[in-house]
Amino acid sequence: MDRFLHVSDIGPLDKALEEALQVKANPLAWKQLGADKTIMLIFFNSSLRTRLSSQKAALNLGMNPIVLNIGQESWKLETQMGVVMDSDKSEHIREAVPVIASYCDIIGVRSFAGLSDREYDYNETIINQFIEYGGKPVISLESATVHPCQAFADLITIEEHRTKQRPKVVMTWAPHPKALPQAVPNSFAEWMNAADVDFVITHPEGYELDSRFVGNAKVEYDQMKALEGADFVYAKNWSCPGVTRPESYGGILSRDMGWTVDERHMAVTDNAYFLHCLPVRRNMIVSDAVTDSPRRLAAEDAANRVVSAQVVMKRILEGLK
Ligand code: SN0
Repeated sequence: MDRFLHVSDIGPLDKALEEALQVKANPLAWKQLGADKTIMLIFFNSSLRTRLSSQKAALNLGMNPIVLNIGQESWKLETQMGVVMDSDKSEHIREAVPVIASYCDIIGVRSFAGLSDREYDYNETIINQFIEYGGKPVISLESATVHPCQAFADLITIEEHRTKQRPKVVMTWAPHPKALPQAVPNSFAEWMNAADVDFVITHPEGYELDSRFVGNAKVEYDQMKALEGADFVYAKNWSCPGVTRPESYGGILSRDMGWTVDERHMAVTDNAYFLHCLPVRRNMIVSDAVTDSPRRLAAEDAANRVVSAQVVMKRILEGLK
C-alpha cells in the first residue's frame, strides 16, 4: 500500500476489520515492524485526535513519529504553481516536500479544504503534491475531500456495536456556526457504501454531496423520516459541496436548529447509538441530553482512531519490507 485516501486503498473490508480487531487486542505485537522507521506527520490545520492517535499508532509499531505544524513551526508554504511568491508564504511545497520525504519513510498529511475553489479542493491539490514530489507512501490525515482514518475507525466502532446483520446507518447533517469541509461526510459515505449496512444520508436541500461519495446511498430530505428505525446515527456538519449549487461552494446554506440531533430525533430510531467524529459543538450538532446519554459512542470511536491508523501504517510498513 503506497497511499491511503480511499476505501479502495485498504482492499476487502472484512479482512481490514479482522486485522483491526487483532491490532486492537494486541497493539504491541508488531513492535519490531517499524523499528528504525520514521513517519512525518505534517499538519496544515489544527488537530487533537488525529495528531495524538497517529503518534500513538506509530509508537505501537516501534516507529519514530515526527510532527510538524506548517506555518506555526515552519515557513508558511505556497501550494499553488505559477504564482509570484511575494506574499507571507516563504517556501514552495515543490521544494519542501522532497526535503520532508528525504527524512522519513512514510508521510501523513492534514490539509483541509480551503472552501473557496472547488476544483483546487476536489483535485486534492496539496496532498497530491506530497504523493508526486515525495516518492514515499502518503496517508491522508484529513485532506481536502477525504478523512479515511476517521471513516475506518467509524466502521470498526459500528462493527463492534452492531446487533443486526445489516444495521441501518443514518448520516445526518446538523447546523454549525462555521463553514466546515466535506471530507468527513464524504469518507463516511464512501466507507458505508462499501460496508454491509443499510445507508441513508439526510440533509437540507443544497447540501448534496459529490456523487462519487454518495454512491448507492438513499438520500432523504426529511430528517425524521430518514431516522426512523436507525441503529446508528452519525451527525456531522458540512458546508455546501457545490454539487447542485456551484455558486455556493463552501458556504452556509442553513442554520436551521431543528436539525440539531435531540431526544425527539433519537425517539424515532431503534434505540440507536449516536456517533460523532469530534470535535462536537454541543447544542448545535447534538443536544446535551443525547451527547451525555449511554448510547453515545464518541469516546469509543475516538479510541478506535489508534486502531485504524495502526492498521494503515502496519500495511504500509509490510509493503516497505
Ligand atoms: C473539522 C471538519 O472537517 O469538520 C475536523 C473534523 C475531524 N472540524 C472542524 O474544523 C471543527 C471546527 C470548529 O470550530 O468546530
